Amino acid sequence: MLGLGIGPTLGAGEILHVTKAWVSPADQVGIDIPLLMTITNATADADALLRVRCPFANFAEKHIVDRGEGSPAMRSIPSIPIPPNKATVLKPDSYHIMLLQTRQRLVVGERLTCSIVFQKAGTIETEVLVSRAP
Ligand SMILES: [Cu+2]
Repeated sequence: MLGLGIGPTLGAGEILHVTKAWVSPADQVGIDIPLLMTITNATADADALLRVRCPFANFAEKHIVDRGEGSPAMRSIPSIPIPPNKATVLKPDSYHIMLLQTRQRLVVGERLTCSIVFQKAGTIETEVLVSRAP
């Protein structure tokens, strides 16, 4: 089922949705590219994005952007926090997923599927659109 949580702890009326998942187009393979999306946590509990699996990339990392004294730098983190009762928008300059070593060209309009694993909501299969903008 697309976009709906199937985790065992998700009670009736409580739900976590993934929408507007997209990646930019790419002519080359073997590149690293951000995967962006909106995660709406309509539950009263904090969740966390633990893992991402996309068949069109070899690996996926969770990133945060650090703003210290130098220029902003991305850093890999174990999970992305998903606060309760709000929508979290993943962005290149904030929390995001970074796909590593893409396995195919990414053509505008193409629809791909990734599995996103949340600590509480479980695994959510998400459609990812190849697009130049959200
Ligand atoms: Cu990154």
